Amino acid sequence: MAETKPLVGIIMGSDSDLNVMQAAADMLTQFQIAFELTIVSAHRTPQWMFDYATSAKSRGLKVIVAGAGGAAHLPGMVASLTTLPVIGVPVKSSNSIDGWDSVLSILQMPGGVPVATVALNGAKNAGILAAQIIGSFDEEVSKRIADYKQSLSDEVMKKVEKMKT
Ligand code: RP5
Repeated sequence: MAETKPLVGIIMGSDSDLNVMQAAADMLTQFQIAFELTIVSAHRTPQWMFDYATSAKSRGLKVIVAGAGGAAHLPGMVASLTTLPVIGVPVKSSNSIDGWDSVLSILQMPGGVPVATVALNGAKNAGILAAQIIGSFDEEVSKRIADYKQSLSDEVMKKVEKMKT
């Protein structure tokens, strides 16, 4: 996969977000989708954020997963700078007010600039959603996601059967 051009950009405001954001990377790895992962801070590296977001489409990315905590402006600002779909992951950072700061600052976007916001620390679902976006035009990826969903169902049904005995 190393030589394949990344289709998904996973970005985060700080390396302290990585333990949460790794789950998005893990899902993309599972679905065999090439991705890149880096730190982009809306507040500490605004020029880098601008350059990253404005070059993302021409570099071949199809979707961006952006995680941040606190005054989490990264997903919204990136969404304002690109036509690619942006999935926002509110990260519960250490000085967070229970994560509500992250959730609301990513969720409450003004009309016209959507960010698809997942749950607090919901990087796993962000990875799956990004894969589903790729799967909308890549049949192989779509099949892998279908298999994954079937495995979720099988797991529950196994428990249903077990409870009968
Ligand atoms: C945000 O501030 C980051 O996304 C992170 O969640 C939080 C704390 O960052 P550090 O001070 O740990 O770098 O910008």
